[in-house]
Amino acid sequence: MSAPAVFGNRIGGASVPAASGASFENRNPADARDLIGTFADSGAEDVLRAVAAAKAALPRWRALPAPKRGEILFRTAEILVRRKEEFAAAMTREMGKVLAETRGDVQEAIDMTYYMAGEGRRQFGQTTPSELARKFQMSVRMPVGVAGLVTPWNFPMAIPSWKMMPALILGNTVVIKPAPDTPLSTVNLLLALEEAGLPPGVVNMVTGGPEAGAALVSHPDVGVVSFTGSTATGRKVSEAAARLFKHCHLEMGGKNVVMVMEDADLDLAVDGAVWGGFGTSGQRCTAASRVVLHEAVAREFTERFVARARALRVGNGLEAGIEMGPIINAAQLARVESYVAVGQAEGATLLTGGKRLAGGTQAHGFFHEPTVLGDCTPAMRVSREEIFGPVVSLIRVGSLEEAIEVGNSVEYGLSASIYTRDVNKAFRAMNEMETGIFYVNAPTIGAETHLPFGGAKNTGNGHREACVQALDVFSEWKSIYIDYSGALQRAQID
Ligand code: UN1
Repeated sequence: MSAPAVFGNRIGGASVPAASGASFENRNPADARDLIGTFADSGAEDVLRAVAAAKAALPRWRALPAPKRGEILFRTAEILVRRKEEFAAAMTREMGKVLAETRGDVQEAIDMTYYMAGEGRRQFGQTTPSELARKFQMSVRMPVGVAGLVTPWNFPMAIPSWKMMPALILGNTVVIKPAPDTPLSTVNLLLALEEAGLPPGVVNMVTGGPEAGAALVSHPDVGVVSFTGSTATGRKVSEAAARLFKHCHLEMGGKNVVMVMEDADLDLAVDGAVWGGFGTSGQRCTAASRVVLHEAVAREFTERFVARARALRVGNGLEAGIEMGPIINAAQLARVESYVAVGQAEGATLLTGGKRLAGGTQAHGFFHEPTVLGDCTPAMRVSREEIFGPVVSLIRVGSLEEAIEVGNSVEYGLSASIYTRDVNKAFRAMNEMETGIFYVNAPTIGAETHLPFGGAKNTGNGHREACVQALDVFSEWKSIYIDYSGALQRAQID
């Protein structure tokens, strides 16, 4: 364990303590004795300074040609590649998920950074004929201004990159407030950007809790807000942004479903449900927290799935052989436990798991057993509400139609998947599921950076991250008409 460090906010290229002098601790969720560092506990005053720095950096950054901005992003990606192992280990220490997954998280940031570096030479608009002679017209993107980013702890480098890289390539400047559980990975992302030559003030970071977040999303000089987190907080962000007509992108809850049909390859479906349900300890927006089973395969699937869940090795994600890490913090662990109790009180059967793990090396961390709840009905809270932990609810159905109906019966619409060998069933489900992401013969997790990411219904507010769609969040369109006739030409009149 390396010595704890002291981290300030990053404002105008300098490390600055909180105006109040306050700080908070970042501890390892696998072993809370391990203090990673202290971080500035920011308030409204710190946000004012950070937004002022971002605003001051804006004219020069947006004047830099986009391909040049792209070169900085490209170099950033190269640095992330070089430091991947170091940043992944730091991330496991602060977030808990196993090394293979934190490597994946850094890789997702690398992918997004390369992708958006390429957008430095694209950002395509339209050219189109005019209805008038000797008149030329085209559309171009322009930056919104200062982007305020509020990011979660479950993908501590990937999600900041999803928001930051499109914002930057378009010429916006940034203030980011990472989740207080995982600020170090944002610090590391900023290190890479700065080493790559990002000018001071273009990306600023304030660390802290809800006070800093609220100040950021309601600041009048922040033109675009992008938030990933809970639906309850998302609603507040949306309301604050709406008052000032800001662009607002929200990515919120999920209650994703794996549907296992009677003709499924059960080995594949069990593998997928284990990875989708217990990967990242179930702490993904895309986690497979419901498995809908056709009654013809329900018994066999359940037996195999429960055996696999029971056999998962839970522990410190830095140790070899560990398959599932801790829960992020004590509050989240208590929430997971309470849902297990709620499920049983509602009539679900606890098939395995259900308890926190506190023996041996797990004594100082926030560990919970992989948990499977059987005999769930669609109406139960454990079948409808996002738990964000290693708890999977099993629901039996009699047909594809019923699977789709149950799958769609929740308020969220992020990700869904079907296991079947029947192309007709696969296409019907693909067409009818009300989700932004859909998989065939794969679990609900594993989105790549070059397709749009986001959800329907109460998961989102109509926007998408990643791919070119992310550019829409962080830009305004400008339509340009150039009349070279030398005469007044009147559209719709002449
Ligand atoms: C999230 O859970 O918030 O598709 C993001 C996936 C990952 C991203 C998850 N690529 O599961």
